[in-house]
Amino acid sequence: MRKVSLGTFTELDRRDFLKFCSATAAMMGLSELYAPKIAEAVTSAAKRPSVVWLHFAECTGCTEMFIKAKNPGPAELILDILSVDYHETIMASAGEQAEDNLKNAVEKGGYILVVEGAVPTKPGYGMVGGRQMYDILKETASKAAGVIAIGACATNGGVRAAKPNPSEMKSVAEILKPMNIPVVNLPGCPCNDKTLVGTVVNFLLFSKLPELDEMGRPKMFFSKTIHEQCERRAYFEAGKFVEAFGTPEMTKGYCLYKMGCKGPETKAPCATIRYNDNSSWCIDAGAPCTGCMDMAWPDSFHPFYAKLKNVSIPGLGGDASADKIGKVMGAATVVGIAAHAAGTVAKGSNTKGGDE
Ligand code: FSX
Ligand code: SF4
Repeated sequence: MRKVSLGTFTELDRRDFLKFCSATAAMMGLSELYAPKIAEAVTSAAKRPSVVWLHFAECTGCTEMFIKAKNPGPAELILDILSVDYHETIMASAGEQAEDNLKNAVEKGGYILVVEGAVPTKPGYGMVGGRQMYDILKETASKAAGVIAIGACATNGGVRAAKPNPSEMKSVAEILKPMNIPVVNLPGCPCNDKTLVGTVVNFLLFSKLPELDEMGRPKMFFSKTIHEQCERRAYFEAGKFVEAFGTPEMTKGYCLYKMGCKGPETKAPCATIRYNDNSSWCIDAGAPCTGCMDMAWPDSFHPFYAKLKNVSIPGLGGDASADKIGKVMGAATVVGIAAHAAGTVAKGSNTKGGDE
């Protein structure tokens, strides 16, 4: 098999690399014609962009996501596409040597700063090497070419900032706002590796960070709700719901709205970009969306298994409760379900039997 050399250290199978370029173009809302340009931007970058990756208050799930990425995998991402100059989880150095690495990177400046984790602002909470996390963030961000906050914790405080928030956690954007430093927010618990790769590719391709919405999220990923793109949507419209976990309706892939799904009110691309090399995502695995990509999560959506109220149904006008929908839509939706199920199979969904 012909190989594509992306740099000095690793080689990526050519077919997989071209698949990555096409998929990245599609994910970014660009035409197929951009695939060769993406290939060129990634392979011919005269200098790999330097990345400094900071950890604050979090569980390291976002790093887990990053190091389990495929096509390109961590070896290509870390060794060929990016120059990851500081990352506490994966770098070999520790202690003073690690502190020196960060100091050297900051002195050079011009790097992409990726931040994972919320920032404790109560003095004495959240320190690294004797320094407050918020001081490390301010100093490191002041020399960066761009700042990307990844995961719910970094983008809005996440679980760490849930009430009563004893350590007074804040998001990266809140800490940097007084310094007028813009932040790209890639929410999710954890963040999806494809939104990070897409943001970096945008930087390589157009020499700028992507267009953002009012909450700092790239519009190319966060303009539609989960519900608008969900593979179970036809069941929602037909009024076919899972009423309890472990029931036959679960295996049939019925809608999870009554199990507390927050998909109707959460803008996120999970249904299309999925997780773990496209193998699955929460709703495909039978779990209602908890809304972890919402910018006020988790307080906005607890309790996780409580049904959302007054979900508005496009086409039915005004507020319609999901309980009424089955009656309104009637048997005509069966056709829609059959068509949607066919589409789902074509996309490779793997957990649902559907109505047969
Ligand atoms: Fe937070 Fe990242 Fe949730 Fe964990 O580290 S977004 S707790 S999965 O992974 O920051
Ligand atoms: Fe999908 Fe949830 Fe919407 Fe049902 S309520 S269609 S499971 S997003």
